[in-house]
Amino acid sequence: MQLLSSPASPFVRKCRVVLIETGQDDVEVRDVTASPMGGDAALNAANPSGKIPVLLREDGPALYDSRVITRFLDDRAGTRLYPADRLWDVLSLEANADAIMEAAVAITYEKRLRPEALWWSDWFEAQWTKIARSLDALEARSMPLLEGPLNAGQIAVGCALGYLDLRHDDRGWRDGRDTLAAWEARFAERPAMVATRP
Ligand SMILES: N[C@@H](CCC(=O)N[C@@H](CS)C(=O)NCC(=O)O)C(=O)O
Repeated sequence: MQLLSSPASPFVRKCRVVLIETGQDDVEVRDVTASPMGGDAALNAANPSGKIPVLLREDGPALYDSRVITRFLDDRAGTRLYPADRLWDVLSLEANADAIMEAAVAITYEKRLRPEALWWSDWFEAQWTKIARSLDALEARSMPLLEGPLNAGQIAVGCALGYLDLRHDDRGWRDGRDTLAAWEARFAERPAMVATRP
């Protein structure tokens, strides 16, 4: 199997961390170009949205998006990153993290692809408001699930926060969120997080 990838993508990183955490070393990670303005033909052929990650399988159709792939990989390994007794909580935590990634990636693309003279600061701030609200929700409500046994939601949150450090460090996401910041510092030291740090 091949995972269509790009080193800085937080969505891809979720899948790579799951691969390591579940001990699956038989998946080749293959870098491709993905962009809202058009990416690799091979990527577009595998995923009509043109987005990474995509998991190419020999024995079935390509899988996308990251939530589908992480769940597939967990099922394949027989691990419990989506434990049945906390399934809806874990999925909601992952959705919360993915929402942070979506808004953060959207800001990155706008700044990279749109001419600076056309930047719309209100739109950037609206995206950041989504991120800030999501971070506050994590700090207020999600710490018990973040502190418990490893689950897919934790991995997604770790990757979302790592992406904020990579691309939006100037926003200071840790300010006023000491508990989440302390959790991130510990989680970032997991070997799978260190091995996939962009
Ligand atoms: N919901 C998707 C989002 C994936 C996504 O947005 N990936 C970005 C890279 S970080 C991408 O491929 N962008 C290219 C595009 O928007 O066309 C998932 O969870 O896999």
